[in-house]
Amino acid sequence: MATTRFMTLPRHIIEGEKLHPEATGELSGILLQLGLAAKLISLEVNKAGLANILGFTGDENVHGEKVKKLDMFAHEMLIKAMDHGGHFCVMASEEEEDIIHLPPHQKIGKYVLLFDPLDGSSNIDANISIGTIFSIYKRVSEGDGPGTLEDCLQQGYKQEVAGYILYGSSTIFVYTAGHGHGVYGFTLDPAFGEFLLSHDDIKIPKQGRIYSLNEGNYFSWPKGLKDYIKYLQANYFEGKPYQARYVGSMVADVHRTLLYGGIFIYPGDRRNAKGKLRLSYECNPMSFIVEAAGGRATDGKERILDKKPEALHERTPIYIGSEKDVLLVEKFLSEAREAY
Ligand code: P6P
Repeated sequence: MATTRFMTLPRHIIEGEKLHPEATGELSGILLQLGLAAKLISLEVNKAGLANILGFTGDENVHGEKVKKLDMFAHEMLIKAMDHGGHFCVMASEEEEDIIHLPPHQKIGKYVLLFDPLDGSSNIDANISIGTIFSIYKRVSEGDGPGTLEDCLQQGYKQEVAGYILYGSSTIFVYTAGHGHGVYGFTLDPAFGEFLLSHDDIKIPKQGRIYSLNEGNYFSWPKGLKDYIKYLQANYFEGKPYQARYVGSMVADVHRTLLYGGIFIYPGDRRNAKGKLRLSYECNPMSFIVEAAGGRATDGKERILDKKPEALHERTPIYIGSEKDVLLVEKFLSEAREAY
């Protein structure tokens, strides 16, 4: 897709704001700050192998996972970039157990920011694509004081903006303001450090040839999912066999699904009924984007964006991608005679 020269991320955001007379410019300011943080994180990610930034901090995050230095760099970078614009009342990150309050002297805003600072970080040492995921809501708690956990546990359909940055063969910033607003991708031109519009109004194909999930977990899968994958392997799409593709980095796998079509799955299974991926700062933003591009995202039954989070780090199964592909796996799941 040709880059629209000089349609930079800031210009696109500001022009988008003009289309909405009611816009206060706050969301534009937030997106501009996120673009800056993305550039700084991209710089570190792209020199990780050189800057001795690899390897473990020796710390563990709230989930008992070893934390790589780059995780913490991205986490701290996002907080530093976003905690002084007066836009937010509260934040939450995969890297922190509890909600994150703004510094005491900072002006409190009306927005809420949830993020996964560096998703797929176990792939860093192998130089495999990783990503940042963000989700923005308006506060729901009363008053204009610090935000609360309630502000961070909203259903995904209430998001104002969602997006991700994929640090891959190039760095791409993708965001949407939801249904009717389109999904836009901006590729970082390192020559002059700007994100240029490279994917204008992304629409996901209604069906695709690629299925993406960790087949190492096959024997724990629900029966309906086993039947579905076997069905794909025994059939063709547009005269060609289906293809299995799995990076093991959600942002990379969903980004490919968004552009090429098909389905990404992280199911609940016999060992982990709720799967692995987090509802609030991974599945909700990615589902908001895929739905805005014309796709579908459920937990096998319920729409992801309708699920009410009960805990900050709650997990959910996710079936996300082309509408026809997600509907078909839901059919297999509902018609299976046994659970496993
Ligand atoms: P598995 C990366 O660790 C991650 O959180 C997601 O980015 C990715 O989709 C998933 O886990 C991969 O998990 O169990 O297949 O290694």
